[in-house]
Amino acid sequence: MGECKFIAEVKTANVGGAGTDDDVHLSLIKRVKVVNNGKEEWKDEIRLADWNLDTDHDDFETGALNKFYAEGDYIGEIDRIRLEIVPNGNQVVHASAWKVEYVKVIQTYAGESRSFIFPINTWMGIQGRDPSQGDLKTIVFADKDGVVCYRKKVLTDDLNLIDGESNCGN
Ligand SMILES: [Ca+2]
Ligand SMILES: [Ca+2]
Repeated sequence: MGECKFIAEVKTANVGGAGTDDDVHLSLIKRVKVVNNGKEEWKDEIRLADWNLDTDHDDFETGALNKFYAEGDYIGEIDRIRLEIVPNGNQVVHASAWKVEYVKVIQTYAGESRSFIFPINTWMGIQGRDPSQGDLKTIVFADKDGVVCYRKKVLTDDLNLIDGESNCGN
């Protein structure tokens, strides 16, 4: 397995209805400079993909701080994260929306630990799946200053999941 240990600490906000029983996937991202048609630009490179945050406990309850453990290759500076809500089934679930306060990632390599904090402060979920919350982001990208961009998925009246609004570009 990997030579680097990762701990993700996820804080669910302490407000009514903040908890969820849906699944949460976390990806760790490094920003890299690439040359495209002679022009330098920055691009996200996913270094640890779709880490399914799950324990035997009931995770992501209101006000909870949950910790998750993984191993992988050394990343160095973790510039961004990608956080995704993955619904357990396609139906309307009143309490499914999740308000996440922040994600902290601790990377330990060769006996040295570094922490990276990503403030989120956003309601996440599937639009239409939790009628008590009207503005839900399904995927968010965040850096040390907060959410960079988001993508939404929408549960239609005939219970299909389709792509919704996004401000992430392509
Ligand atoms: Ca839960
Ligand atoms: Ca909830």
